[in-house]
Order: sequence, then C-alpha cells, then structure tokens
Amino acid sequence: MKIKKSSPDVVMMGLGYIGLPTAALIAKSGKYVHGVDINQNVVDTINSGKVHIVEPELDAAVAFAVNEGNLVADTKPVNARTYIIVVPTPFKDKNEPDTSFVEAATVAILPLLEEGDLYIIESTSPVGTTEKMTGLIYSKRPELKNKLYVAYCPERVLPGNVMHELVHNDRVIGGIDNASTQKALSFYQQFVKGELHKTNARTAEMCKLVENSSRDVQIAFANELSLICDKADINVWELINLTNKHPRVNILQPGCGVGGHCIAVDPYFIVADYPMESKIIGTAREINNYKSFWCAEKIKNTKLEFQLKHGRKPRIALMGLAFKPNIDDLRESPAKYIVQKVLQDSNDEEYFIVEPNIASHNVFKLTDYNVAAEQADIVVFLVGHKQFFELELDKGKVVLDFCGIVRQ
Ligand code: SAJ
Repeated sequence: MKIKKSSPDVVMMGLGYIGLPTAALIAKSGKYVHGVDINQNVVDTINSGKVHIVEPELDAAVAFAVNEGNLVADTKPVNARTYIIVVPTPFKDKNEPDTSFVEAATVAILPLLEEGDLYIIESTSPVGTTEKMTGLIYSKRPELKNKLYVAYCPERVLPGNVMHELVHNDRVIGGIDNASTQKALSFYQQFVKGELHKTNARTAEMCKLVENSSRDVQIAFANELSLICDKADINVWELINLTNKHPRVNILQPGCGVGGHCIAVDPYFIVADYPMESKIIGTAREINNYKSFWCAEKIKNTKLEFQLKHGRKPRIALMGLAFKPNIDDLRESPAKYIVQKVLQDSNDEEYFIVEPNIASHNVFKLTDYNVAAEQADIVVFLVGHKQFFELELDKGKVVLDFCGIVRQ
C-alpha cells in the first residue's frame, strides 16, 4: 500500500452497500478518501484490500483504491474538506423513519468542521432531514453559521449494477442554498458522467422517496392484478404482456411480494409524515405485503389439496430465497418470509429449499435446484432466477408460479 502524505479530501461516513462503492469511485478519481465505519471487521477487511459485500466489480475497485493509498478505512473520522453521510435510515416500530444514524454520523464530524467545508447527506431521509442536521450543526458550532456548504444528494443505484450506475445515472442535488447546490454539483462533476440536476434539499429528499414509492405503487398494481386473475382464471403474465402492447401502457411484473431495503421501506417515510395525503402509497405497501402472505396461504392450501387427492403428504420444492432475481441478497426478502411461514406450519412434509446464488445458509438446508425440481410433487417458484427458466418439469407436477417462470 502506498503511504499518503496529505490529509484526506473526503470523509465517507458509512462503508456499506452504497458508501463503499462511492468511496472507491471517488478514490479512483484521484481523491484521497477516509472511509468510516463503526464495525471494526469491516474496517479491517477494507484496509486489507478486500470487501465485505457482494457487488460486481466492487472488489477490484476497492483493491485498487486501497493499493494506491487513496482509500483508508477507520472507525473514526478525521479532518477533510468534504464529508459525506451514507449510513442506514431504517424504520422503527409503527413504520416511522429512524434518522439516528445520520444524526450520530453528523455529531461525530461536528468538531472537525471548518469554514468552507462541504457536508452532504446521501442516505435516504425523510423530508426536512438536511435542514434539521444543518440546525444541529449550527446549534453546536454557531461560529460556522452560514459558512458551510450543505446539500442532499440521494443515491439511485440498482444493487447488482452499482459500479456502472454510480457513474452513469443522473443525480439530483439539493443544497440548503444556491451556493451549496453549486458546490456539491462541482464535487459530483468530478466522478459522475450522468447529468446533474439542481434543486433544493427538500425536493431532493422527496425525489428519492418518490422514485421508490412510484415503483412500489406500480408493482402493487401488478400484484393486485395477479390476485384478480387468480380468481378469474386468467394467466396474469399473458394478460400483462398483451396490455403492454398498448403504446401507453407499461405494467410491471407481479411477484411474491416486494423486498430489499429500499422499495419496501422508503414509501413509509412519506406515509409517516403525510398519512392523510398518501393513500395510494400506503395501500400499495399493504398490497405488496399481503401478496407474500397470500402466496404462503396458497402453498398451504395446495399442500392440503394434494394430500386429500393422493392420500399422502407432498414433497415441496421452494425455489428461491433472495429478494429479487439473480442476486444473493436475502435481506427483507419476501421469498424468505414465505419459506419461513410455510415451514412454521409444516407437518413433516418434505421440503426442498433452493437458492442457487448461495452455497449454504445457517437456518435452511439448501438443495440443488435440479434435484429439488425433479423430486418434488409441488414446485413453487418464488424468485425468477435465470436457472429456473431452464428447468423442464414433468407434466404430473403441481406448479405454483409466483414470478412468471412458466408463463402458460
Ligand atoms: N419487483 C417486482 N416486480 C417488478 C420489479 C421488481 O415484484 O416488476 C420486486 C423485486 O423482486 C424486489 C423489489 O421489487 O423484491 C425491489 O426490486 P427492484 O429491482 O425494483 O429495486 P431495488 O430495491 O433493487 O433498487 C431500488 C431502485 N429504485 C428504483 O428502481 C426506483 C434503485 O434505483 C434504488 O437506488 C434502490 O432501490 C435504492 O437504493 O433506493
């Protein structure tokens, strides 16, 4: 590793799914980045040039940045000219956003701030968070009042394609004043090739929440159709394919629910603050959650029907655990929820649990997807992994296709 003489240009508070790739990218542009994470293991892993998360091309980018001496990880921040907050904003009971990590990260850099520094929040945040943090900073450091540049700039990258999208996606930049917006824009210009759009902090905060809520609402529409079609004995995949032939209709795909740590979470940030006004957004969340419950019930009922018809318990293949196709991420996964729910009420049925993107799991005993599909009486497709499309199932099997593998 090369040794850096100067002090860092950027402090990145949070080295997770977004913070680490962003830190590596900024480091690649020649800047010296001091990455901060509260987890010592994460810090040690990164300083050894390795990564703690699975994301294509991230390992090479981090190894390069660390080797060049442009990325150093630590549990504590140091003095820099730009501070970026990229920490989680989960939600508490009753689906209220928890901004305590953003606050803690801000408090940690408070003593380091100097006149002319740039402070950016990237974490998904309720509207008003940037103004709130500005207030917090100036209440503790009144001598800096109006002497800092403060902006909100949400990340918008798709897990699985982060390294490409970080560079090529457009970005929305909202400062607490015009000078802050301009300062943040000049910063992102150094490593983003997508267009940079200027606005104010509140609009930028809402923009992030609305992007994910919009997708959630559209998926809810598709999931609602899947419930209607199940009753009406219509193939929902064929139906959506045909409706999408209309030049102004573009329906998304139904599935076994909506998962991940963004789309299934961010709409609650709007609902929590604007409950009376956000009826569609709130209902979409309910529909997408209900879809997972419905899938679990459908499996249980199909199991009972099989037993009545054949006089024995069926062997059931549960195909997929990840929160979406072709990834290994099980966080907030509706497929995992369904598998847990079905297993809870299990009466010695034989289950084959399948997830081709992970080698083993500490709770579930995994089975190869070919073996599972061959040996099961009931095959349940929970996630549309590419491997499942290659399967040729015997005609006698009962198939529950929640993600459009079979199509007809
Ligand atoms: N899903 C469906 N049907 C569809 C599309 C998705 O059921 O037609 C499900 C997926 O299976 C998954 C969930 O929705 O369970 C979310 O998957 P996703 O691919 O739509 O999104 P994420 O969570 O991986 O990433 C999203 C992206 N937001 C948008 O596309 C508006 C990404 O750009 C954001 O940066 C990311 O959230 C984030 O970090 O907020």
